[in-house]
Amino acid sequence: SRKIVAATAQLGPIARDESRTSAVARMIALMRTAHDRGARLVVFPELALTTFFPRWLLEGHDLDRFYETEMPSPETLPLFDAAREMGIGFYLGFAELLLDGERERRFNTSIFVTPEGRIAGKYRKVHLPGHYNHEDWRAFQHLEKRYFEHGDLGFPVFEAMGGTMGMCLCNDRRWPETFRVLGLRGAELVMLGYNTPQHYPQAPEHDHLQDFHNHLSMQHGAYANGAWVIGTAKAGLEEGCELIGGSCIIAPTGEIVARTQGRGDEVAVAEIDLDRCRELRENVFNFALHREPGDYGPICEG
Ligand code: ING
Repeated sequence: SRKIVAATAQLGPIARDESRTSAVARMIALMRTAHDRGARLVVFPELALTTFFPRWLLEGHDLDRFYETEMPSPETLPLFDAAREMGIGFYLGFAELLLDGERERRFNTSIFVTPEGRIAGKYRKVHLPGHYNHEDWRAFQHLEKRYFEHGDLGFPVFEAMGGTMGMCLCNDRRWPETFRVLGLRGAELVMLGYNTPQHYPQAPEHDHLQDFHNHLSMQHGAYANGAWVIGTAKAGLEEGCELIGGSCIIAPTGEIVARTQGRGDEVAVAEIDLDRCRELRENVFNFALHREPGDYGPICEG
């Protein structure tokens, strides 16, 4: 068996003007709680260092201040130091601003940092929801298509902590292709963070289904690919916007084995055994035996 005690480290609201130092301090406190409960792996949310700023139309410094230009930075280094001191590997979501020669590039990004403090994996969000221009009819904006480029790293897997790991971000979890590509590449644990509003402006009749769709997406992704999934929310009433919680750890069988109860800063812990992926991957989802890629053509057509 390859057992790891893992934690989903959910964050409650981060205020628009809350400092990174404050957000990092909250995450270190969650990491300590997880550590005290035996955890060696911690998954933080998407855009975990700041408020979910795509809810406003911003430009110039008002926008740039929400991005990281180095990782770790002086404000985020304490999180790396605390993790290494506690022997914990962690997933962190943040807004990435990089200078590619003269060109600025902006991504909704996640990294995985090993217990030794090495960045072993990096992912840039592929499925960007929302819209590009301000739309007056909306109670709040969702300008990810304006603030981030389509991720240019695909869906990579990487080796860490004795297993094959994959990452994604928020809307990616709703697309089965995300989990299938990671599954085909052998991912045994998929880590992801999310900021998911309760209210979906184009279909308010689905608002009461957001928690159901959140778990449906991740449970199916886990089951259909025989992988563990850990999904972590930024939750609660954040700058007037209700964000769902429901952070959880899901087994390759699709069962939720641990979840948070509230919508604040909260840890939920479970021991995962990466060897359990075989229960699915050597049987019902033995890709070599049962998959029929010859019939799947439309999935890859534009
Ligand atoms: N947020 C949401 C998500 O995919 C959304 C956007 C909400 C899509 C509700 C559909 C329904 O969870 C991000 N950041 O992708």
